[in-house]
Amino acid sequence: MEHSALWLKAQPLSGCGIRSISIVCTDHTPQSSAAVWELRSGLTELFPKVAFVTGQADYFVKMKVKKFTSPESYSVTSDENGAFVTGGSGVGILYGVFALLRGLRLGGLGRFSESITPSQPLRMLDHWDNLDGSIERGYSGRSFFFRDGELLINERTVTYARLLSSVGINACAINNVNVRDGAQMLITEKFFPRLSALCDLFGRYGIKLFLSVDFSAPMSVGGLATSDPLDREVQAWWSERCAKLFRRVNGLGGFLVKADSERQPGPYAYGRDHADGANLLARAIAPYGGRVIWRAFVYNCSQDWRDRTTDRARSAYDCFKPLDGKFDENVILQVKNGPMDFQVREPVHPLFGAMPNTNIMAEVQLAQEYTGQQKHVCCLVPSFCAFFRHETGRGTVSENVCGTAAVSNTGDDFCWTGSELAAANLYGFGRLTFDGSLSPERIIAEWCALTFSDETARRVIAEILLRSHKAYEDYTAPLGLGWLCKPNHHYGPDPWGYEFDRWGTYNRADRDCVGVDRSASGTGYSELYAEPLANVFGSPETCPDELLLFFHRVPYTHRLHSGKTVIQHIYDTHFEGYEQAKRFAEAWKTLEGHIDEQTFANGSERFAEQLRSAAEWRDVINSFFHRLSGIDDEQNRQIY
Ligand code: GCV
Repeated sequence: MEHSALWLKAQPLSGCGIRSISIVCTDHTPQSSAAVWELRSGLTELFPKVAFVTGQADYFVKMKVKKFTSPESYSVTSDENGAFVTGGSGVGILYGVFALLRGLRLGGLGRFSESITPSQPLRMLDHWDNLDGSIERGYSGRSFFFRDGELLINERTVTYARLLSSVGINACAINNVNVRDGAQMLITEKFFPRLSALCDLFGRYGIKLFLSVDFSAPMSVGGLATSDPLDREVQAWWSERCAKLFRRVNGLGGFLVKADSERQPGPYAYGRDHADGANLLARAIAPYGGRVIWRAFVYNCSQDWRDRTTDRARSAYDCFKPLDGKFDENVILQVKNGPMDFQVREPVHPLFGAMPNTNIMAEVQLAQEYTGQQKHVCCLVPSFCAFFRHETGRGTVSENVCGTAAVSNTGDDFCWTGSELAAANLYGFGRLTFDGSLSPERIIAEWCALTFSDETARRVIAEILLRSHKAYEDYTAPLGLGWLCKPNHHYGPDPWGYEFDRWGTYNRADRDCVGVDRSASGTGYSELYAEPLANVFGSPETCPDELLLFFHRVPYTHRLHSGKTVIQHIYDTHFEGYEQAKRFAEAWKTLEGHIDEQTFANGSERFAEQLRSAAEWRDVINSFFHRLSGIDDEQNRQIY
């Protein structure tokens, strides 16, 4: 299927006098060859009329490997006459080339210099793609990795590797953590040749391939009677399987595992803990330099809503904190950004900073499961940035992680991300994890400039993107109160949809109060944080307004730091959020003729749906709280 090259698409530079270019690369690895290829085709697109020559030329690029602190580091200096790119290895050179091309696309020929060592060593995408071609929480068409049980490699796969590498992403898990395929699992021989080809392709672009595996594979694939991590037969089975897999699939990065989570099998079935489970796999893949990424998303998904003592927000901390120091060196614990599940607003997860003797990575979600499903514009880059810079009491989040994985938002749509504007999230995730010093404004401005040639379009779209998260939060779930969405598919409002269910996701709203008491007088969750956070979150007086109802149960008349009561805040934000969505839709209309027709149509359809849905959210949530509290809106606006 045809696909867009997104931010890599050709944009010839006008008015430059270059007629010949020379490229010299002294290093010969698959990655530096990819760098030469990228440079050659990138420069051909920028300067369509030039010839490539050796020796004397109007413009030259010289590339070589130098000593850097990391093999992924690079340095680029350029002016009108030429550029030098040095890197800590072929991969560093490749990143340097992408930086040079980005610099040329953004600023044309001129002085440009950049020296960077990636902020986070592991910058990963997790695909929730199933082998049948469907995508769990996918809003951009079907999988481009799988169709009808087959692994695909085609032109699109190549473009994908180039797109990821151009923003510094260096790892990718290609299949869903909910492994449903039983004996068809990717670790079986049938897939080895294709996996190996994919590993080579990704490897050329500095990307390690990871596979999600089923913890019970010794039974589902191997036919054993148990998957007990301490059973010798089970250990031997994993060792043999990994020997076969890693020998045939050279360069494989390792496994991603969801265990004892939402009914996935895990070590609990055998009375073992998660360190036993993770180390079982870690030991089987250690001889091949593989790593096990073990998810911390473990909670009781069969809770009784009447039980006010069990708190889902606590569960990962309670489960994993006691295991600090017990995981093997090649295990990384993958922790979601917040303690629940990618809601529009959550506090930072209390495990960040709490396990100094364990490799920890963060997990965020580009797929907009709870943030408008790529029908609503919701730019996540500012919230990712705030998350990485958030203090944990023991340093910032980024100082406490060895990397971050993002649940991918791509599929086989022409524009990859369903909404063309959602590609900004993919771009921004890569740029931010590579260079943590970048501001969201700079990243968005870059993406707009690389994507749209028209100045008005760049300005209008950047403004929409930067305001979009607040608008979405305003018309959906206020003050940290998550889970007001419809159950299962998670689109649209249903404030009681999850209230009497088993998922541990309650708002506890009644006629007097709303919110969950997670302070010392409630579930004690706020006490899991290091100071000063425990203190700040622990009292309604000091808790930030935006998280008040996550941590506290308060009367509707409780006054926020903003001076408004909780109920008035709910009404105001819902009316204002809708108005903002309306302004977005109107601003988009002004772009007709400034952007191509396909992009315009793609946005028009989505902004119309966003507006319809925002009105639905506004009216359902306002009516819900009005009926419960009996308190009128001070401004007497329409509530149903
Ligand atoms: C892959 C949420 C989503 C599930 C997802 C799960 C997870 O519960 O709704 O679709 O499963 O998170 O992160 O494992």
